[in-house]
Amino acid sequence: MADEEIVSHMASLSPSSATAPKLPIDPLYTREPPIIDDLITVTSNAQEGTMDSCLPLLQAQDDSIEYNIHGVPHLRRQRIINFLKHTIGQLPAPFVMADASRPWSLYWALNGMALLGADISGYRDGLIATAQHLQNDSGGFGGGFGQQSHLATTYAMVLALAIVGGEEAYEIIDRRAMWKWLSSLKQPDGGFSMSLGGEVDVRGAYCAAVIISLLNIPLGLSSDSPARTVGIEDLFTGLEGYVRRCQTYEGGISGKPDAEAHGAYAFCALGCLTILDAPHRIIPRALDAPRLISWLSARQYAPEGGFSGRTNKLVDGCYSHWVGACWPLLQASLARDHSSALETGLPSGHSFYDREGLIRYIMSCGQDHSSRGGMRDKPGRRSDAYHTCYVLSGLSSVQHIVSADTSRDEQVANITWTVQPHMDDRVFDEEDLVEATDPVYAIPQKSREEIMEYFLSKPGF
Ligand code: FPP
Ligand code: K
Repeated sequence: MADEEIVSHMASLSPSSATAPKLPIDPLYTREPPIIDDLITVTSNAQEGTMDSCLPLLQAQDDSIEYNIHGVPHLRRQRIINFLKHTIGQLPAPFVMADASRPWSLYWALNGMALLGADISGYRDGLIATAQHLQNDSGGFGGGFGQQSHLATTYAMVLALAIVGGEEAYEIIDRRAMWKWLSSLKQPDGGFSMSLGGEVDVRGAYCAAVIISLLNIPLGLSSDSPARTVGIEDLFTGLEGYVRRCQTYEGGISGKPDAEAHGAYAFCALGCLTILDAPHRIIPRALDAPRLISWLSARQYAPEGGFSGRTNKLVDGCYSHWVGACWPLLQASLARDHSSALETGLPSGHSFYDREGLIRYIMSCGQDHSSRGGMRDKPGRRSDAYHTCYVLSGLSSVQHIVSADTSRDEQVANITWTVQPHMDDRVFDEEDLVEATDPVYAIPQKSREEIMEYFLSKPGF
């Protein structure tokens, strides 16, 4: 058979699909980029392989997938909820490796379910009991029973408790011990170590700022804090300077000063800074914002539409959150005065990144379309709780417009973020809209407001 005959034969075999897109898809998302460097390397091969695995999904060619009129697959909501339920049920033996990350599993699953609008109240009692066992008398939460407290697992546990919500969940947290422990992690360079004697990095800066502000922890350092040796008196002193030193020559943010810029650390840096002060003041003061914007812009790829974490690496669904959540914070930093971030001089509805591309990546490539359900890094990878949480979190931020009301910004925890569904020019259907996530705390907005309101009424211990 001649080539043309094979093609027409194959075309006659393919079933006429009822879900074929009705509107043409912009070739930006369906074709190879117009310019491809002809130098072949391990990196260029990996990039080509990723593009090849994404293209059929982006072209809306898979007849087993239900697409909307824009050629975007629907969100398989119930299947994702079921997947997440499994991840916090009885797990098979190999998961013993995850024993030091129990709070993370709980946060990922509960946050994902909450963003999908599932009823999670049935998990409250179990979560509280687990939290009680993971909390150490010396402050903070370990990753597993009997394990040392760690800032990352403490962050995840506090967020999980905030998501289930309610006084009983909040009151499990020993805030006085937490204050003592955080004081002991505060370093003379302004940063925080992840655990006693552990590494100091920008995750620590962000996790500590989240915990302190959500729980309204008094800022004065305990007398035995290592930071007191250089005259630092409170938990937040020197933190802005620490974050500033993490910006690299590329314009992105590294885990610690003089390392490689990565999107997850850019989020930690911006999240930490916007807790310390209003974005329009602190971001331009602490960072070279134009160079950060330039580096972040380079994280979105075409035709994939998703974000990579660093230069010359591949798109990954989880960066829909780590990189995606940087955008509203940066956009808020452009506010000209103390009034509103909407007054940025930009046309209303302007976005710094391509929302359509990210939605296409998330729905087409970030979903596991098999009966397994859940969200994933990229086509060919298995879904897991981590990716499900962060892909959904990214989906929420791309589906909403966030603006900061910086008019009441005299103190920490006094910035209000307004989050509204972004319904113009959208390529997702209303039934696929997820709950609003908080741009800084990465939990549903309502949960963040409730826990802050609770602890703001409790100054001191
Ligand atoms: C590289 O992984 C990843 C990193 C260098 C940073 C990862 C950090 C986080 C995801 C979150 C930190 C934040 C908190 C709040 C704890 P890789 O080489 O597998 O991926 P890549 O190729 O995409 O860079
Ligand atoms: K990765």
